[in-house]
Amino acid sequence: MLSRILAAEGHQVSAATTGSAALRLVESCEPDLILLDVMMPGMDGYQVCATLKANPQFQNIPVIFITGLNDADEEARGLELGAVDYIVKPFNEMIVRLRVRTHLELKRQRDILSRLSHFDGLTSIPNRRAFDERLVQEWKRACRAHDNLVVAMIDIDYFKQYNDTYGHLAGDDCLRRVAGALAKQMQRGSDFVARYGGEEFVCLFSGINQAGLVTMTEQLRVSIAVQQIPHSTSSVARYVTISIGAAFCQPSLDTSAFDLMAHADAQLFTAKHLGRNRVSL
Ligand code: GH3
Ligand code: MG
Ligand code: MG
Ligand code: MG
Repeated sequence: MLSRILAAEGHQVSAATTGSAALRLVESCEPDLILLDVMMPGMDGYQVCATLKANPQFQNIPVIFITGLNDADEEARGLELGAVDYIVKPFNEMIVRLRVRTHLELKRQRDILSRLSHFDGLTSIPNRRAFDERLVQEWKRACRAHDNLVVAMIDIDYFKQYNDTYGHLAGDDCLRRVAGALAKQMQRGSDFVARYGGEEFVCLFSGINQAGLVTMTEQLRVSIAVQQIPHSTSSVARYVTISIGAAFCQPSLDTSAFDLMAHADAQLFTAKHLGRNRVSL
């Protein structure tokens, strides 16, 4: 009945008849909103909700309980678990439609805010905030998986001169081109690239060995050089180049993400010092 009501509103609806089937469905279709019963055979609705809220990938999907349990303690339990709403059966069709509409609109607005706060307005790639969050997540994951992590700090060479020569609008264009070229190189699902600030970019890799890192960072450097963006006042080349500093680490309790960043930054300083347009690791 709910499927019919919501489909008539223009929503795309997928239904599951057990808690575990619902969790599989969420994995495959990543819905904007979940309507969840409480009393179900096997896993109950509270367990389904708790499972979703414990998973960073799904914890922001709003859950509305829709149940025959008409009791303030039950409702409190559902809300305590992180549900946004609790509707008692038999429900009023109009109220369900309107509450669904409200929560979908809130979800839409939250997605916009999340996008605005995690992407850089100039280059459209992830920003520093997004990188910092990703680094914390990846750090935890790598600790559990005994995986290594690599950070590469990238800085455009003589970019102040670029602005002075061609103007800030051309400088902005150059930043967009560099960001686009770096993002194109970073297509593996586990790779991440962000604008760290100004004319600095940062890449995060995992599951890569020393030889792979040498290849990867060299590809990044070359991907900018081959653009041949004219830079007549650069002291390294007649076109725009980047310097890269990279650092490896095996995350554990006695290392920190801060040390990894500091190490990459020191390598970037070395790359600059050794003449720019190069990788140091
Ligand atoms: P180095 O080779 O040592 O890195 O020299 P550099 O000139 O690149 O270094 P510096 O840090 O002195 O200059 C960075 C310049 O980047 C200065 C700043 O005006 C410019 N910049 C930072 N953000 C933006 C931006 O959003 N747009 C433009 N057009 N320029 C920016
Ligand atoms: Mg800089
Ligand atoms: Mg620079
Ligand atoms: Mg600087």
